[in-house]
Amino acid sequence: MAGKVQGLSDEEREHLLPLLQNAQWVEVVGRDAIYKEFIFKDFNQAFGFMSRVALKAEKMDHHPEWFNVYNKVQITLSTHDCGGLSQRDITLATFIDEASIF
Ligand code: HBI
Repeated sequence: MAGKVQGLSDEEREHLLPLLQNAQWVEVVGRDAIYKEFIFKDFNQAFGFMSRVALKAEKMDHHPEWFNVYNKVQITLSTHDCGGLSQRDITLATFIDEASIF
């Protein structure tokens, strides 16, 4: 059975969330989650990005909530197992930003 996932502590939030906000992640109103929209040159780039993220998500066993239409990808991150943000979301958000660079 998977171990219990700890949510972010107040100290972690104070330190980590501003770094993500500087990278255009925003906190979701009414939910302990972060959100970012990505716009790519075309669908091919968007899907290539999603493919890279999907492989990482599977490797982490931590998955994004996302929506794609053509060259736009909207991503929300939160950890279902703890009902809010965890270090896993920070790690995946960081990877997502790196994977979005072409
Ligand atoms: N993805 N975002 C997110 N949050 C989770 O808690 C989660 C997940 N992917 C798989 C997963 N948990 C498994 O550990 C099972 O709990 C489903």
